[in-house]
Amino acid sequence: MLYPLHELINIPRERAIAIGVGNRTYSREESLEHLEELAFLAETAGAEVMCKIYQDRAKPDGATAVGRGKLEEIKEMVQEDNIVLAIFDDELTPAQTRNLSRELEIKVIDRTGLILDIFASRARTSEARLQVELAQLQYLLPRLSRMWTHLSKQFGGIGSKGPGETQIETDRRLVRDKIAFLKEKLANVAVQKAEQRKGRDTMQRFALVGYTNAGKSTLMNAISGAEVLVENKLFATLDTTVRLVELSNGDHTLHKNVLLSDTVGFIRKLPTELVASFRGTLAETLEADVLLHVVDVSHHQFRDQIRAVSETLTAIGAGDKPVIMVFNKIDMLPDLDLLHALQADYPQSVGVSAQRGINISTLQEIMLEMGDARHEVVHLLLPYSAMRELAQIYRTGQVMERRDGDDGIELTARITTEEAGIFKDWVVAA
Ligand SMILES: Nc1nc2c(ncn2[C@@H]2O[C@H](COP(=O)(O)OP(=O)(O)OP(=O)(O)O)[C@@H](O)[C@H]2O)c(=O)[nH]1
Ligand SMILES: [Mg+2]
Repeated sequence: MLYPLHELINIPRERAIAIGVGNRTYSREESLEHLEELAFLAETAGAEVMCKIYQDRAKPDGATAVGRGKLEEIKEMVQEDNIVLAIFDDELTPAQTRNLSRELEIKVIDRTGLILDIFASRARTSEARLQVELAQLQYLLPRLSRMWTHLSKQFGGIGSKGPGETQIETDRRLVRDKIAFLKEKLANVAVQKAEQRKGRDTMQRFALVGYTNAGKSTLMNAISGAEVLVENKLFATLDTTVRLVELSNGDHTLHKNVLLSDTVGFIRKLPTELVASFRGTLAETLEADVLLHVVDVSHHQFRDQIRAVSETLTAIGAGDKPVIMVFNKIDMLPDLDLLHALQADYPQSVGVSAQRGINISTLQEIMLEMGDARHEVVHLLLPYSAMRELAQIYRTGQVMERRDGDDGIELTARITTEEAGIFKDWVVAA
């Protein structure tokens, strides 16, 4: 159900039209950029975008998103270019989708539907598949109707890889049950993964986050020497990879092992409930000590992308974490003026080229500093009655030395500044 047909059999790419409708939230220029991005997404999904159409409107038409005249124009293009798929940049209501698909006599999907389709074709692990299926069902639930049945028999491909139509028609209840079932299954996976993570609690964790295609996986490879899939495609990564990385400073006098995770990228206009389906994948991000927010500074809308990422981080509950801004792809900049301006705006930042390996050591130094700012090495004398606290230190800190004496346990440990505050009564001189 989740396999992209065009990857299994060699079907010709679906000919598509990308359509943007203006609204008051974005300027015309921004909307055109979003339409470009939509076309890129469609190409990623395996479509061939024949044309892009944009209509400036105060608000989308309630019945068909675009106006009557525009619809006629689109209809002509569809016939002329043998287009089989219309993709709208903004979310369509179920009624709009139905009306449009009836009028144009082709499949009609929106940005969210398209992204879900890409997710479906790229999910590799069983957890990612479960998450995508959950997201698809949640997206489909309010849209349950016979809207696509007249088409699904004629067309396969993009937008038709959702859960089977017959099942949906027969009973909404079935879908709700399936959603509950998937949630439970995912919760079990989450418990298992949390168990696995327990053993690594002593190590500091960094998580790469950023807009899709910013270069997170490339940076992961540059820092860790791992071989993570890098592609000039949106959503190349859908799972989370965690690597042990040895950080060192410039003169190699300081070394530290930390964990670095690479995960799914963010994109604007992605409903947060869909992001929430990826909670399992994002667990590493949610539990990281420090985030590396990777930005493609060669992209002319990178400020918009920064905003979209920050908003998503807040939405998933990771808005308060310390962040290092990593301005990537500086090899593409004509000069460094922009970078200097950015560094003034973001004190905790660095410009790098993950691909060419520029400034990776500077980034490592910042990671070292940033990590240490939140941890400190303390000497403690714990009374034998404080066994619970001792267990906590073993669980969350790093015990470097231990001596069990007559009046208690002497420890040298690396713990968080917060914990150092809690245990301050037991701190002794080294
Ligand atoms: N010029 C240039 N290209 C880069 C650099 N870093 C990454 N890229 C390219 O940017 C594209 C995306 O890189 P990825 O590392 O896959 O990006 P990502 O953020 O992991 O993307 P998703 O997993 O799809 O969200 C690839 O074509 C990379 O080769 C860089 O420093 N300079
Ligand atoms: Mg990636």
